[in-house]
Amino acid sequence: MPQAAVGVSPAEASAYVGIDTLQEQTRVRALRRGYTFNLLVVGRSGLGKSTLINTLFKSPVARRKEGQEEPLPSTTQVKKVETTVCEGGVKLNLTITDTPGFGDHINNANCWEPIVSYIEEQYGRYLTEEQKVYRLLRIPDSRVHCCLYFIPPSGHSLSSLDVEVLQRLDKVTNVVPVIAKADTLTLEEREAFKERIRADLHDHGIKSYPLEDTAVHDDAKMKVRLPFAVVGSNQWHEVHGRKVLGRRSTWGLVEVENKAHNDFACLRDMLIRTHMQDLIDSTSDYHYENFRRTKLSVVPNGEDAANRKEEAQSKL
Ligand SMILES: Nc1nc2c(ncn2[C@@H]2O[C@H](COP(=O)(O)OP(=O)(O)OP(=O)(O)O)[C@@H](O)[C@H]2O)c(=O)[nH]1
Ligand SMILES: [Mg+2]
Repeated sequence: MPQAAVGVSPAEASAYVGIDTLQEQTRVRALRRGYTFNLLVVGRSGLGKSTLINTLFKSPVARRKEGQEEPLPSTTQVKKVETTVCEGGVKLNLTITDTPGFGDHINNANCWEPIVSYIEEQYGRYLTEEQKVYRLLRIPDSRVHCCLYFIPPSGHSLSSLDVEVLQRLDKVTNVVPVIAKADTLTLEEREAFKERIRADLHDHGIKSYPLEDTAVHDDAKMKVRLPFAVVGSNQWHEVHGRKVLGRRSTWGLVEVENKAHNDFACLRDMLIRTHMQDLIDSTSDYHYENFRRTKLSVVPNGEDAANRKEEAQSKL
């Protein structure tokens, strides 16, 4: 027998159905199932993509053992780093996929192709599994929920290569542009650069995440800091007896986690605390659905199923 909500009159209590317990039921189901979140990092060579992944894994997302580390080699192939994080009984399967940087060649045409193929391959796997007669109750989800796109800290504007890659990526996944190596720009330069990038994204019709019309809580406060200007580091430093990740130079220390120094913590908050569920849902409901519809509407001999349906209907 469901329990009537506290503070309701006897008349209301007799009419109480218990729909409000759905929230608790959903919570229990989510606890049991856990969450899967897949992040992809993309951008030109040497912008700190691999370093930022390490930073995320060292920061409270998934703290690993401390220690000074060797410099990272340049990434030459797609590499996945997986971990399971448990907090307050909630299990998160987190996968971050690192990709080799591009833009080093004289001809960078089609440099986005391997990345778009990788994203579509994950949709394809999911679709194949979904279409099986005897399918898994819970299909393993390797679909990319969010793509972090690293913008060089040029301080000018988006380059034509960045525009071209972003225009391809926003069609297939949620893209969050970030300004790399933010410690190389002054605070004024950062703000001006952010404004310029926001205008460039708008002018080129690039739909970066979160979209203009999404209203996930705390959006307004977060949106003024977009695109996030981030700093990554492998090195621990001691500040007033605390160990912090940061980058030390002769004039001082840039703390990775300090929101006054850069937006790394804001980015992490958005990815984990405020927008993770929305990123997962929009991948499934929008990007995957687009892929699925395109795949299924083309029959093997190249004829479009939608046209055939229209033809059939017109004959009726
Ligand atoms: N100033 C500064 N340097 C950084 C930052 N993050 C990384 N670096 C340095 O930039 C260099 C390249 O870093 P990686 O993380 O290997 O860059 P990447 O984007 O993975 O490079 P590829 O794998 O070649 O595409 C290293 O020397 C890092 O120490 C940052 O936030 N600020
Ligand atoms: Mg790398």
